[in-house]
Amino acid sequence: MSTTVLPEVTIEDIEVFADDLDAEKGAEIFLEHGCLVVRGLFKEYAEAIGRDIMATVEQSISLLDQAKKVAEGWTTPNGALFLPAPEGYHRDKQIMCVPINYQSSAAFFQSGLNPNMLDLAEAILGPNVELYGSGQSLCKEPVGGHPKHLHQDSAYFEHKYFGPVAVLSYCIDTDLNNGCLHVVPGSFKLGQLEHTDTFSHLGLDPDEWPWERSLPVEGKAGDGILFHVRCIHGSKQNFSEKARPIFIHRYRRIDDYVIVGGTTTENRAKNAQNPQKNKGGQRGFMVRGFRPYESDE
Ligand SMILES: O=C(O)CCC(=O)C(=O)O
Repeated sequence: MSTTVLPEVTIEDIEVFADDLDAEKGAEIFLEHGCLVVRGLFKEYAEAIGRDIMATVEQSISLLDQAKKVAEGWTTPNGALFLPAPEGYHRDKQIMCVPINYQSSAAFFQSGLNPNMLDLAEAILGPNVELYGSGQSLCKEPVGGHPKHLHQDSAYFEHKYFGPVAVLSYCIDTDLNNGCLHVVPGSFKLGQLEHTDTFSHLGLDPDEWPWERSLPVEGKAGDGILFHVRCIHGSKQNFSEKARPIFIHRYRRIDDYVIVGGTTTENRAKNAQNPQKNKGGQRGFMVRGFRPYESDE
């Protein structure tokens, strides 16, 4: 059990502003706390991305009659992931993962190339930076939409080296009532923690990691929250009357790669028996610098 006492950190300690951004200062905060809030980072894209996310949500809901049961819940043919809806909801399933990506939304892809964000990624990771994955989006439906229990993303994709820097952004103003992100500053220094199976997949033991140990980050549409792959984070239910969409980009060093991935304790333990030994085909689009030739051998 981790009884480590982490430093008391306030929002002001981890907050900077996009219209007056000093990337080196932002990187310093990130490297100290494993997280950083950048007010207004994706302000100009939030509305368009929100529209594309909600169109994808509607499309996913219309495909629910073709949903297939999987270990994590149910998936529709377009790749959405659904979880059981809270009691009393007008449908028995609610969406969690929205299958929007750089291939389907121009606004989403363009936001991933935002110069302020790339300056931060470079200041944190060094001169050569690639995108990890094709972008991610989660939507909490109204009236109880799923919590995402506190977890480290490295439970899902543990990396060989420093790991990815994620940036999560709100598409609408988001507070404690509609499911803002919570982070645990300093937790990225605790190493890889043991996770269990929860309603929202891999999560930390709530007795050891209650929400009170985390810092809620309320914010406006377009605020960006950067966090390290081992920074503990999560978000509570959406108790409002309106959907709460968010989008995530991830950046990493060009030599980094996933060594063990998983979504349940069972499939992760199985994958851990045979960890990935080299970068292999895991090359993302370059967003800063240059990738020299490297063999996969
Ligand atoms: O939807 C959220 O607020 C949390 C998302 C998250 O924690 C994750 O994707 O790792």
